[in-house]
Amino acid sequence: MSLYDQIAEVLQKGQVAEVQRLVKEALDQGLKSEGILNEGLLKGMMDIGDRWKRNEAFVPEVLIAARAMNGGMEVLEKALADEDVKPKGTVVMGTVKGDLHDIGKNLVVMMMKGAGYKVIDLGVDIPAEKFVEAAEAHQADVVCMSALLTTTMPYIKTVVDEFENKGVREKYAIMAGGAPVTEEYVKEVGGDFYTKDAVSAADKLAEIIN
Ligand code: B1M
Repeated sequence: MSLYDQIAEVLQKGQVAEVQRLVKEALDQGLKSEGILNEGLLKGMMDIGDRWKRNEAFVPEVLIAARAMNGGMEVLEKALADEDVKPKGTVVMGTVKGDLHDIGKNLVVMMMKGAGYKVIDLGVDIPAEKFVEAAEAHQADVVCMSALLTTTMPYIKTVVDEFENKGVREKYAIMAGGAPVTEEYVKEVGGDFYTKDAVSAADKLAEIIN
């Protein structure tokens, strides 16, 4: 079994320490971070997601797999951070209020950090006021939001409106993404940018901040 397959397998069993050990081993063997992420960690996460959809796995199993995913990403993040150092700009990032999904957000954060940006990660379930406070406190260039549920997607508008209400909307570029989010939707609710995945989100920063 390849190292990628082993990572995907132990991730689904929720074995954090073993996932981290295998990710380290893969890095030591010279495997690329991108391959470890896509073929190993994400592959395992998608497999358990599919099993959940088919009622072959249950929420606690998805949760422990998610914890193992984040553990593996910590190791990868360190490796990516070592590759680049000078901050190119500041980003405030969070998953919107009511939404606890953080794997995609963490991936976006990791790619942005890896691309050389300072990222203030607010976490999950973040109310609109917190986005504004953090953007102001850290003099951010870009405010980023993640939403994974069709029920929390409308909160992107709440956050944009909060920036308007506080009179600071023009100071920041606002970008949003997440599985149910579309470019049309982000534009419709007054945001500036949509990107579909972590790599394109990090790439987009180079266009926004210059
Ligand atoms: Co949730 N969940 N979940 N869940 N969960 C989904 C999203 C769902 C599609 C599953 C399903 O039904 N098939 C479904 C949403 C349906 C919908 O709204 N249309 C769903 C549901 C319904 C729920 C609950 C309501 C279930 C319940 O309790 N009845 C509940 C809600 C809890 C809450 O948030 N309030 C819930 C709970 C959970 C867990 C806690 C068990 C767990 C989350 C653990 C965690 O995140 N720490 C979980 C998980 C793991 C999933 C699935 C299986 C995987 C999500 C994921 O991590 N994907 C998911 C089904 C699936 O996607 N197969 C599902 C991998 C990740 C890398 O992708 O997050 O899309 P993603 O991020 C991508 C892009 O979207 C993009 O880049 C990322 C990387 O490429 N992106 C951005 C994300 N943010 C971006 C921001 C950007 C740009 C790009 O710019 C700023």
